[in-house]
Amino acid sequence: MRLPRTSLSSVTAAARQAIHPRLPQASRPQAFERVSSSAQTRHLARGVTAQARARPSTAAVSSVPLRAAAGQVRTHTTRDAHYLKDLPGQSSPTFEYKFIADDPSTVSVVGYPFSGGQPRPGVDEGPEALVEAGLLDQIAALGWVVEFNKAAIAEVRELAMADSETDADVGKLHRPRAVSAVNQRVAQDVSDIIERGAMPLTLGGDHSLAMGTVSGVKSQYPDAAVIWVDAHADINTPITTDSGNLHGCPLSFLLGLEGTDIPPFNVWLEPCLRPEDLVYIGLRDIDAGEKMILKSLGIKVFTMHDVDKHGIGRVMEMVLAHVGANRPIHLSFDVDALDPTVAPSTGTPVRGGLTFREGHYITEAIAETGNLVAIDIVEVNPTLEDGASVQQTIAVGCSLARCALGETLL
Ligand SMILES: [Mn+2]
Repeated sequence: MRLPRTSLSSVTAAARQAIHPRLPQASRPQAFERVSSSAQTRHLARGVTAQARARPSTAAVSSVPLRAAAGQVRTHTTRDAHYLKDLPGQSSPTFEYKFIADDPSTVSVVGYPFSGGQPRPGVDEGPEALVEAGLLDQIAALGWVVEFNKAAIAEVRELAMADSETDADVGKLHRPRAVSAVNQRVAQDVSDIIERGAMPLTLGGDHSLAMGTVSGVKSQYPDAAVIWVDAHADINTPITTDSGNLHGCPLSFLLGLEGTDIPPFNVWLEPCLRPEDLVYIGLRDIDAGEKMILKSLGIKVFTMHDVDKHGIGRVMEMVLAHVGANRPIHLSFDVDALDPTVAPSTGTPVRGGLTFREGHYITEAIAETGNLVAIDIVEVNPTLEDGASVQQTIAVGCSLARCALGETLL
């Protein structure tokens, strides 16, 4: 097991210490850059929250209205809007999120408008589709301040295009330069967001984005656990992959498995994940090489067989017991974990998946722990199906994110 060779960010030991859960929460917020309260008020008055990070190329503030003034929070619901439209939004999240700075508690949305980790176009339109469906307002109504850097979406899209002419296969791997470049950027963004105490919510795009998000999380929380909800194991190596699609490979790179120490990835991507850090839920389409890897590394896997056998409540008890208390959790949720009748508009659907409630229960149970530090919602492809199926899949993506951020049934 190799340790990370370098950190992604220049976070100081003191800042890292300051966001560690074992310290009293009151000592943490001072470590984060925050917009001043007057600046905050000013931004809120415009219906916009500031991007606190001073990253020159991405400093633009979103023009999307993120949080309405008190009493004017728009409520989005699939139920009867008449009953709810006059209810104010919450002033703080439902649960205590122990690793996130409060006052205000902030979700920072990262877009990954990228489809090059797999062959079907359209999944790069996922982030904008989720945002256009009202996701930012929905999260704000749960008591979070929401940041969305719209300019960064365009920048990531440009990064993805930059190598498209010359991005020849490396071995069996397709589009390696684009996947690497985009994920290097996402890793830095996620690391920066966590460093200043906010919750990154990364919207895919295909699941190759986990190379970036897990790297970013691990650079800030080396002991973080990753809960991977998926129909597939996504742990093929450049040697074991048949398809060469990198959305099926992110975990092998993060674990540093044989064959992954190759350019351009090894320029920035450090093996940062230990087999015991990873827990899977929902698997049902696992390649032969992946089965061998999962068994030989002793990785904790709850397949659909286990969900059928024990029920999702017992499975989540076992998942969270494996993770352990007071440990940062990164949730990486591929919507193809859900049954295709629940989330039809996704690139690699597999029948026999999680029900609507099982999927949401996973996110609710993780939210209740208070240990969540990062969320990925991936593989929503708004171009594959008829309009109703697309809308259904986008709506499920939004509601999974909301439940992870504290929405409850009652
Ligand atoms: Mn996946």
